[in-house]
Amino acid sequence: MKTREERVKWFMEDRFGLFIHWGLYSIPARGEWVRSFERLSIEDYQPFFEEFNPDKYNPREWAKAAKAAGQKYVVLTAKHHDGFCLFDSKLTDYKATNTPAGRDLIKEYVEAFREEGLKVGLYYSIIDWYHSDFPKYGDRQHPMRDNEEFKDEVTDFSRYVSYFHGQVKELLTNYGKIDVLWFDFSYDDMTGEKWEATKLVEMIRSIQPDVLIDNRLGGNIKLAEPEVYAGDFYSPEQIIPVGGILNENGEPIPWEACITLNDHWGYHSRDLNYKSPKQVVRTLVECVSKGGNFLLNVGPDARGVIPEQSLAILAKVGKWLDKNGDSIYGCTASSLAKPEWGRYTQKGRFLYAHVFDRGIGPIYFQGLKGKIKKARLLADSSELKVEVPWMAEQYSDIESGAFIHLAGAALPDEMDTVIELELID
Ligand code: FHN
Repeated sequence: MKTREERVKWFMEDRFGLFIHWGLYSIPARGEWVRSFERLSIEDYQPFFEEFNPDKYNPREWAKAAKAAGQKYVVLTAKHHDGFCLFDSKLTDYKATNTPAGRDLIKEYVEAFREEGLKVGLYYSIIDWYHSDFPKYGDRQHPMRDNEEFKDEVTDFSRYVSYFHGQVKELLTNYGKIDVLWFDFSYDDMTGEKWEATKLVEMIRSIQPDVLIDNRLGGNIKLAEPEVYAGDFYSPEQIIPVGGILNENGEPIPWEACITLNDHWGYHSRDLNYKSPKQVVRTLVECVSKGGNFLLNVGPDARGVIPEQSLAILAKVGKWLDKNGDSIYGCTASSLAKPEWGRYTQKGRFLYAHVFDRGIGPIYFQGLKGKIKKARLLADSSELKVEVPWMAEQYSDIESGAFIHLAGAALPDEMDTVIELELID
């Protein structure tokens, strides 16, 4: 079996993925936690099951949009906390094939995205607010957590664990090669062996040994010898780590920041607080500059359509990546300190200067005097001269720094102007 380092190789090169949260909650259109926030019972939520019919669902369109956005892998919610399965599970009737949709939405999804050349991942919620054996009363977030009706309910948690393991087995057996299994999430004592996580991961590895697993089954991925279920990558959410993520030996570990485009994972019809294409590009650069990945989320509506605002942002990000992708894919952190004007990413002897702030005068590269073989504006490969301009003659750090003159007061690309520096070996 491959080591974690061997398993994550493609992941560390692809860098940019699409997260998709989609399910029954797209109908109430108030986000995927609507059952918990509004204490909706299964009965309250049932009309959405009886109504779910995404007539405009066309995963090929989703896949084309992701590919054009420069995203190399995708993760779709096969089952979220509400317990509704987008796939034709034989272990439950609470699934898309039993709704007016009448189709296996996961089967169509994996086929469409593979057709477009993306790697495919499945998000699977280990929390299940539908399953009768999942704890309700007194739980931290179950929709029925303070409903006295469930106070003395007797459940068999091991029956839930068998169900959960069985569904993971279905997903890894019936849908071809799965590249990422994104479990979500452990909490309080609901973690690790509570899920029988060692047995689960042994089963996973016996079916698809190369699939990547996130770190949300529990355990501590930062240990020098992490638990077998501690995962292949660390999964910060709605935040970018200050630096890279290191284990207790100070060794970098793979990580992926998952971020919403507006403020919700699942479709929310009134949430128009979208991030700009510039914020998305600069977040992607920040992740890669710290040795991490960026999983950017969209929430399709009840008809299966990704909101036009999301599509417009993805398209603009893709145009930037068309020209500057060499500074992202296959890149990682540089050993150089973060410069004042932006960030560095690096791929072997190629150092990429992501200039966010034009400033005044030449762009200054601390410590790179005599180390740059040539410099090019990445977007059009136009030559940039590495020289000490007259106004820098008296500059305090002329001894170790290098300077590149950029014409004009504005940056060629105000989202992020990338200078490719080929370093002298
Ligand atoms: O509760 C979920 C939430 O709905 C969403 O799926 C995010 C995405 O990572 N994870 C959990 C919150 O941490």
